[in-house]
Parts: sequence; structure tokens; C-alpha cells
Amino acid sequence: MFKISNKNIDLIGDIHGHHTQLIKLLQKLGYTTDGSIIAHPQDRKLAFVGDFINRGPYSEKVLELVKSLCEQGQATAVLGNHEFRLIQNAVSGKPVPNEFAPFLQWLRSLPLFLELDSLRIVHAAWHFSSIALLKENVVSDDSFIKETLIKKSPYSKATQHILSGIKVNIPKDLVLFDRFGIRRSKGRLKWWMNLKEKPFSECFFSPMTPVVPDRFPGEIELFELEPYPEHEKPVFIGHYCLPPNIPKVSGQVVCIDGCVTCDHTLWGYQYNGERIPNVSKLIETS
Ligand SMILES: [Mn+2]
Repeated sequence: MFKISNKNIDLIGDIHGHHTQLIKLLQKLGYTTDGSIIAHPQDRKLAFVGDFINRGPYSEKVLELVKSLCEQGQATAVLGNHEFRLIQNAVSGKPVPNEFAPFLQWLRSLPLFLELDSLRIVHAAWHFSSIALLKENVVSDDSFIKETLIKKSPYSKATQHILSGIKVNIPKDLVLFDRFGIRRSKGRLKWWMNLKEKPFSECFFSPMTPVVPDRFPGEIELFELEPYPEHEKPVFIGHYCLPPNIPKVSGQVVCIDGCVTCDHTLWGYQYNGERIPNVSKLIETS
């Protein structure tokens, strides 16, 4: 990994096998190559928020590139829920696609979250108590992975919270659809906010339709939320497939996943050590 005191970092959202978009974004960010090493002329470094694989056509090429950037000291990366699922499958003896097998050992060297000097990186949610619980664990440890596979165990809940976000049940009589027209029984919460007495429509990060202004989640449904205080470091996440009209910067939280598969846009953020994230630092491929 690059020196963690480096404050000039370009963060890259969920790539999901879209190798062409990744190359395009690296070029737009000013990275150049001498044929073997990709680097930035001002010695900027890269950080990936996870979900390198699935959906797009070139997962293997994306893994190759991200792995080599990490190994050359140009980048760091955290795991997404897609890579974590792959690791869980491997440990529990389920089939792992041939194209991913050569990368398993490297993926199992990556962290679940990263705390750098001036920023934090996690795939879906910086949930303080989950992070504290997971701190001493590494995904190269089979026994830890096996515990994450035990339904509702503390490690299972903690890894789900930070890699897939914090969710709330949608009542059976409330019919809500996500942006892809799929009916949902759960919604992903704006985990960094105090959502007490807010209607469902204001609680969801990935928006749902129709907007129902007068239905509220029960307090008990929100008990796992731990709002993210404004004095904390900026935290960078991916995961939420945000449509273009949803702000990517919300207080200290920056979501750089604009859904490369459906909107054909890969997002990044050019970080220079600022304490408060700014929308002007966002960058996109299209
Ligand atoms: Mn994800």
C-alpha cells in the first residue's frame, strides 16, 4: 500500500467489470503509463471502494489492473460485498468462477475498511460499533469467514452493515419499487443521519417510488443506526447505485457509486486533504 500519510488521493467508485470505464477515468484523472507502470505525474495515489467484479464484461481485467496498481504501491483498496461473497463461497466450499480463482489470495489480503490520516474508506457504511467489532479480524482467516456465515451472528451482522449498508424493513402493505422497478421488502438507510420521526421517503439513500410522505419506520427499526458526527473525518463509500439526481456528497459522507452498469458512468473524487468534502471534487467518465 502507498504511504498512508499521502493526502492527494483519487478515490474510485464501484467498477463492476467495466474495464473500459476504469481506463477512461484513470486517463481523465491524469494517470499515465510507460507501458508497465501506471502512475500520476504529481504522485497522486488511488483508492478503490470495492465491488470490482460482476455485472460488467471484464471483471478479470479489472481485477488484474487493480491488483497490479496495489502491488506497485500506486493504489489501495477495500473489499466490496461482491468480493466478500466470493471469499465466503470459497471458504464454504461453494464453486468459485475459474476467472476469479487466481485473485482469491490477493482479495483475501485486502481490508474490510480503511482508516487513513484524514479520511476513511468503507464499501457501504462506517458503522462505528461494527467497525470496532471487526477491527482485529482479517478475511484471510477461515474461522472468521465461517463465523460471518452464521446467520445473525455478530460478525455476520457487522460485515453486512459495513459492506451492504444498514437496512429497514418495508411494511408488507407498503408497495415500493427501486430505480430498476423491482419491488423491495427492505430499504437502504441514510445510515449517517438521525432518522427519528422521518418518513420512509426521507430515510432511503437509494430512492424508492412512489414517494409516500406519511409512512414512518418504527423506532425499533432504526435502533442500529449510529449517526456519523460532523466533526469526524470524511468517509468515502460506493455501493448505492445512485441515480444522477441524488447528491453524492452529504455532510462528511461521499458516495462515489453512480451505477456504472446502468448509467455507463464511473465516478471518482479528487481528494486533497480537505476536512469537508466538496461536490466540485467529483469527477465522472461521461
Ligand atoms: Mn456493493
